[in-house]
Amino acid sequence: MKAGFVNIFGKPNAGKSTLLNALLGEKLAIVSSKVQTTRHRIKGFLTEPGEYQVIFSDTPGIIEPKYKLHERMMQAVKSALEDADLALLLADINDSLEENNELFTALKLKVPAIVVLNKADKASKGRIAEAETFYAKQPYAKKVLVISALKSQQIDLLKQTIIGLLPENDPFYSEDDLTDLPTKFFVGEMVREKIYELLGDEIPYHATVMVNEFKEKETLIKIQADIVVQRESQKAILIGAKGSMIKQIGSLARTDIEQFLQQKVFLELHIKVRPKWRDNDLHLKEYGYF
Ligand code: GDP
Ligand code: K
Ligand code: MG
Repeated sequence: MKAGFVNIFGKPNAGKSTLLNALLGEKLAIVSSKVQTTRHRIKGFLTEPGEYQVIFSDTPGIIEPKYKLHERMMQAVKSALEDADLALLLADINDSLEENNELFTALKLKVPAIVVLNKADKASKGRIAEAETFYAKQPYAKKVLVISALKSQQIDLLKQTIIGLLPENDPFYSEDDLTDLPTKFFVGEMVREKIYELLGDEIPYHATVMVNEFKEKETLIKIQADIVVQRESQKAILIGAKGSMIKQIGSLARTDIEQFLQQKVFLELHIKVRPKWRDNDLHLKEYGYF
């Protein structure tokens, strides 16, 4: 059968996480309109027994590191560069062609790449034609496809193109698995997504989520998680007036978690202040940024 590793690269907000979810038909990666939402390399498996297994990796957007958390994020990108069979170079179709071209060239890929032009639902016909012509000329582009990850347009064609370019291999993971990361990780991510959704500019970048307890009881799953921030003032904002903010985060996250786990969930959130956790090796390790 066809099996291999396919890694998704692109600038922040190109739609990498949205694309991973569209390819898998499952919401695995969190999405937001803010840059640097994705901090880890997230793998998702698409398997058709006996036919193919595609191991997709979503990666953080490529940025210049400003603190240690950023360095960890770029290590995740680097490791994804090294083990791919195929790369998806994702570009927002309305973004600067030159800038994206510079980035894709700088990756110095040793594997074939499909240039995937995303957000076609928001582009004019003229722009689509211009971008297609531009990327078709680039030496790293084996193929150029135009899609909308958000509207799931041309996702099947992209899938077929990917499978066609994969090597013959035995499957790497069990047919039933969707990912290699623990359920706890995704639960924490769903809480983090709500922080990106509900809170203004700064707080999401100072926050992380750690799931401490995940217990399957008879009729529900009990989950306790800490939201970690850097300052008392941030804790106060997260709590909100009479606890309204933390309540809203909890209730939105619980809905998503229940959908993901297909089970009833009791979610308890606490807020902790850990000054400068983003630059502290021990904290980074504790919170899952290796
Ligand atoms: P990432 O940073 O590359 O992982 O990008 P995300 O997947 O988090 O998406 C960034 C933003 O772009 C979110 O607001 C998405 O809803 C939006 N987005 C992603 N794909 C599309 C698309 O095909 N069309 C439109 N209009 N928006 C999209
Ligand atoms: K984003
Ligand atoms: Mg992302």
